[in-house]
Amino acid sequence: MLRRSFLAASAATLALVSTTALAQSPRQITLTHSSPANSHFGLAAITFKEVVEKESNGRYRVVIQRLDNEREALESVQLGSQEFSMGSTGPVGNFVPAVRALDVPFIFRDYAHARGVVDGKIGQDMLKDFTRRNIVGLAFMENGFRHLTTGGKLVEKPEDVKGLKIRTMENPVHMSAWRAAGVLPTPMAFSELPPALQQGTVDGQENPIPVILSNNFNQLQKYLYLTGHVYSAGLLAGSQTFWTTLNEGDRKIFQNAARAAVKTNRDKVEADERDGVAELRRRGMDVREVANRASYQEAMKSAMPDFERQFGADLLKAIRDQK
Ligand code: EAX
Repeated sequence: MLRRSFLAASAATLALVSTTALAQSPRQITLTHSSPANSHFGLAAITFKEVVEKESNGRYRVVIQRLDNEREALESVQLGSQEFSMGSTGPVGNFVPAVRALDVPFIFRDYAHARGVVDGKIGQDMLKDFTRRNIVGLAFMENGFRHLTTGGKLVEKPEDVKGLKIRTMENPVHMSAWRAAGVLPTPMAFSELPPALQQGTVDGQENPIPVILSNNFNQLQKYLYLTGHVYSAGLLAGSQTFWTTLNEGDRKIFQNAARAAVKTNRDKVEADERDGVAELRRRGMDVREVANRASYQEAMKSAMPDFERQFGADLLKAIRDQK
C-alpha cells in the first residue's frame, strides 16, 4: 500500500517534471520570408509568431529568418528541413502549375477582385493541391500589384521597353508576358536582384510598391512606372512532414496564425499603397503615372493564347468574371 502510493507519487512527480520540462523547452520552428522585417511580409511573420506562441502558451517558439531565395525556402519546406515559408508566387508554379493562372497579366481589376479569388473556391482549391507536393498551402498572402522600374533608361510608352533587359521572377508566365512586349526577360531569384541592378546587368525590374519601398529600390532605380500589370500573390507554405506531427488543436493554432498573418500582410500592403508613392518621391524616385495601362495589356496580348492553352480558357474566364 505504502509502496503503491510511493509509486503513484513518483509517477505524479515525473509527470510534473516532464510537463515543466516541456514548458521550459518549446518546440522550435522556423519561418522564412523575403523582404525586410518592417515589410508586408516581415510584419506578417511577426503576427504569425505572436499568435502561435500565445495560443500555444509557449509550447512553440517561432524563429523568423529572412531568406530571399524563395525557391530554396519552398524546397526546404517541401523537404521538411524548415517548417514554414512566406514568399511570392515566383517559384510556386514549379510545385502547383495551376497557381500560375494568378500571374496572368491584367486578369484582376483591383485588390478586392484578387483577394476575392484567392479567398474563394478557386484559390482554396489551389491551396489543397499543395498537399500532393508534401506542402501545406496555409494561405495566400500578397505582394501587391507589380510595377515596372528602370535605372537610366526612360520608358514613356510600352514600345520603349523593346530590347530592354528586365529582371523577372523565375516564373514562366511573367517571362512570356514581357517577352510578348519585346523585353529580354532575365529571370533570377530575388536575392540576386540588388547586385544585378547595382552592376547594371539588367536595365530594370518590376515589383509592387511594398517590395520597392521596403528594399529601398529607390537607391538602385531612377524611374517607377505605375503599370500595375500583374497582381503578385504570395504563399504561406507549411511542411507536410511537420503538419502530420500535429494534433487537430495545434493545427488550428497555426491556421489561426495564418489568418492573422494575412490580415497584417494586407493591412501593410494597403498602407504602402496609400503612402508609398509619396514616400518614394520624397526619397528621390521619379514616379510616373501610366495614363494608358491598357496599352501595356495590349503589348502583352500575344502571350494570352498560350496562357489559355496552359490553364484553360474556362479557368481564366472564371477568375476574370468573379465579382
Ligand atoms: O516576394 O522576387 C520577387 O520579385 C518578389 O516579388 C519578392 O521576392 C517579394
